[in-house]
Amino acid sequence: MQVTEGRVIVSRPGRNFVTLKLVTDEGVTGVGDATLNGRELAVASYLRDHVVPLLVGRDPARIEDTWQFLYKGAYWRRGPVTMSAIAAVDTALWDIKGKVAGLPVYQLLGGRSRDGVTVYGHANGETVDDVLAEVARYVELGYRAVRVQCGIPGLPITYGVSDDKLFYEPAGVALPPEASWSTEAYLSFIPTVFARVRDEFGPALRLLHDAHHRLTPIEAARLGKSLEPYELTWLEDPVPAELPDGFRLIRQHTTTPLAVGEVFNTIWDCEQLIREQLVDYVRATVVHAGGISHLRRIFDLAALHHVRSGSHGATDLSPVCMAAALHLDLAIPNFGLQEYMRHTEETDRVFPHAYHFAAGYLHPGDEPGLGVDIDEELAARYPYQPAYLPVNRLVDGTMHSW
Ligand code: EZ4
Ligand code: CO
Repeated sequence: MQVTEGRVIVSRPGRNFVTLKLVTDEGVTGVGDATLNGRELAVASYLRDHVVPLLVGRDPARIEDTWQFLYKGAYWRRGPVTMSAIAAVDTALWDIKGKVAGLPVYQLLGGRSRDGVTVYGHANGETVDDVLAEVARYVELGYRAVRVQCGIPGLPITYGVSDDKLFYEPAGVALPPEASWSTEAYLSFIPTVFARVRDEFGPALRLLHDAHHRLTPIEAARLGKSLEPYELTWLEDPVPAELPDGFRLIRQHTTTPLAVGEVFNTIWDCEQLIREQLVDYVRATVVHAGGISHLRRIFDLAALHHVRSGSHGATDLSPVCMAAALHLDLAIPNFGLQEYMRHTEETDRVFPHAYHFAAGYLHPGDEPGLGVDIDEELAARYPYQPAYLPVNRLVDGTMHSW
């Protein structure tokens, strides 16, 4: 079998997505997600101009060799653009392998290690009362875990809080929107939100919170400590992760579990964090961390060091990435939790998929391959439109980390 064509499909069914579809001489096709929020066309060009010409004529069965060829052969290793492009190829090749074998990809990865993939949803609101109502909505839908974000009194716009709810979308059209930030206001307010949520929903519901890389290590340590009575499953992205040493300082002060890694693109971004057990969950995901092959390598390393998976699953990760993530989540021994922000109906129509939600779990389904496709005719009706993630400033105007 040979790869004969690679189509790069850029479409905006509710938000922008970049999808790679590989076609073979035997008619079997495979799909991979290549979406890099706010920088989509860079990956589309990387694939179209530099990668697809190298794939034509290759044997699609050689997944690992193709990964190594694209990673080592580029000379310029790592980086989100390169690794999202490699991820798309890798994902599409696993899809093809599954279809050829007549097996769902999780079977090729060793079979299922659990009955379903526990997911968490996002409850966010301007006020604590709004947040409580949103948490209740997820509980009614059957979710067992909920991420809680709340507007901060005195700050006009807070990242993670929006008008959309079940499929909350952080990217805005045209130029980047600006959000404001005050660590002082945040640190004293957030524990009061969790006190009310715990009080209202009891001890069984798993609660999470995302600090979006906004704190210094000592501030994050204080937050972790003040959230201990509310028994979070994790505190996410407490500090920017370029400096792994920051996590050691946080660890010295708090037993609140830590999660990090949605922006990681290779094992080298988290090798020290994992080896030194500085975090509890790694949030790397299929599309941004080199595909199923490389993410499995990260999670295998994590398994040696008592670290679990907690893959990113926001709306900018397409249903193709979500399907791939679910096959891996179902198979690995050290699965922790999977983020699941529902996609819009437009997105779901463009990407028909076999995965489904029931009683707090997602199931990838049993179709051969990944069980997801792209309806190219429908996708063509939603042209690309530039969109950016917000930038963040302190109240005095200083650019802040986000
Ligand atoms: O900022 O998906 O945990 N989820 C998040 C998301 C990310 C976006 C980035 O594209 O932090 O909202
Ligand atoms: Co996050």
